[in-house]
Amino acid sequence: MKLTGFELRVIEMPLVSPFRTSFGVQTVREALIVRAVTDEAEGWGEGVAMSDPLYSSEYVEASVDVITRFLLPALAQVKDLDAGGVAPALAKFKGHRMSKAAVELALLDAELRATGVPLSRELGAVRDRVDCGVSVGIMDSIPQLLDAVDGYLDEGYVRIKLKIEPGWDIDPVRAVRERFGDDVLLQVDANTAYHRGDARHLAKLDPFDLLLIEQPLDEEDLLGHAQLAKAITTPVCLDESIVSARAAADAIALGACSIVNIKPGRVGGYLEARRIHDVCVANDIPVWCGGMLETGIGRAANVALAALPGFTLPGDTSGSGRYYSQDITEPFVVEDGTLTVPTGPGIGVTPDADALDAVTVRTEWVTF
Ligand code: OSB
Ligand code: MG
Repeated sequence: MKLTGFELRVIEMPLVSPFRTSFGVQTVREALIVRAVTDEAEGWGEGVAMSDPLYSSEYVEASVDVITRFLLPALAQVKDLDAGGVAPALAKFKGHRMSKAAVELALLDAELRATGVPLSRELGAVRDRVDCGVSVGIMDSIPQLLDAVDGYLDEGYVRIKLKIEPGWDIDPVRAVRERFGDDVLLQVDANTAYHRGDARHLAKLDPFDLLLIEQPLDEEDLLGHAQLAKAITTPVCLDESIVSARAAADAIALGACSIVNIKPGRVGGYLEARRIHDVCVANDIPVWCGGMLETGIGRAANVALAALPGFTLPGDTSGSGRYYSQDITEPFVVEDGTLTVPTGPGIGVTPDADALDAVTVRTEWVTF
């Protein structure tokens, strides 16, 4: 396979409703779409960096910059480059994992399409449908939250995740438990909004039988998470802290988490994401697939990953309609609380050219 070049598009997709987390409110998803063009097939990737460096240090404009200035020029020097060679060739550049992941996925998709292999099969999937959870943002009031949760349960979502922050934690959890009962699979995500001294406060979540609390403390505070895990009964799950298979192994060894959220973008790609899955399975640590408000491109790949055997908890793999009134691929629709794993070659979906053009705000082309 011979690479012709890469197209980078910055897109802007309006969200169906504002999404508020402890780090900010989003009304539009700005994202990066990468197209790898080769003599045999085209492949698609999605960068999950957000507009501002609030979830992690990465952001969309930095992603475009580092990909065009450093990552693609380095890859252009590699003889017989394949997807497996992307991470080693880019290892000398520190960080920028979301950017690396987007490029790797585009090339991996092109390769798999050229050989007719679905991404799910390539990764080792064992299921053809995956259970879907939904991430529910911080709201202005408890009645508004209960309405939102009610709507998602009606749509069939099998797990609810509430975003929390100081001032929006115990009461919303109690209200959801009182209204919808103890059988609803319920978990919370703090996106690093708490501190080590908040252990006694977070222990007030213990009676609500939550599946997990996701990333209560700072990304770099593994020791704090290990101490918190001893002070509360709710299982601690890490998201932001898990930037690599090594970070996952370290966090597990330290007792900083008993569950891991795997996001391929955050860890530098689907191949590293699979290694994290393997590390967790070897340690009896359940994993689930996180989300970054992906379009159908990233969603297709996430659903393929979530079909691996260690993904025993429902993921933030919601239907397209939870985010966008119009996706850029065929929409993912939740049926019986599940999404179907695409079966076509590569990621198994292709963006609609007009839909993609309609949301594109900037395009760059890099010739190989
Ligand atoms: O922390 O899991 C997170 C969205 C953007 C950034 C970080 C997170 C999230 C979500 C939504 O919780 C996940 C999704 O539905 O895509
Ligand atoms: Mg999270």
